[in-house]
Amino acid sequence: MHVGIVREINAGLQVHFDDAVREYAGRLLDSEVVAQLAFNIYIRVPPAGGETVLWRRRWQPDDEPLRVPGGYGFQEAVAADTQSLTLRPTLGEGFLFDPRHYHTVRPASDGRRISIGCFVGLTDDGRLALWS
Ligand SMILES: O=C(O)CCC(=O)C(=O)O
Ligand SMILES: [Fe+2]
Repeated sequence: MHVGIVREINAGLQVHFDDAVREYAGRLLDSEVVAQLAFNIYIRVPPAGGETVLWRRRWQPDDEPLRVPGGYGFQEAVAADTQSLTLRPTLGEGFLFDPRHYHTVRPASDGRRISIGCFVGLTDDGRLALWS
């Protein structure tokens, strides 16, 4: 699988989760993916904005009515009243988190927000699998 993606996320993202096991039907790898992480290193950061927000909540079936029509994410109300972490990346910093938890990126007020990232999966035979 391809590993490593450069992303410029200046306008922010919808609140979403990433779960390769849920998003790809069938077996993704020869072994089961039992844990997933997202890893991003920030190689250009805006002077203001661009925070990553991570909520202590994973998708539940009752969340479906809060999907953004035609979008890939959810209305922020999906994570209301849930503990959250807001990280404002600094240049060269890396952030490793469980992307099955709801997360978003706030818009940068000006400037560019560029990261290099990949997803890391732990398989049930004890290996790390990387993809983007
Ligand atoms: O750029 C970030 O901080 C997070 C982007 C994102 O949604 C992800 O890596 O899954
Ligand atoms: Fe994500």
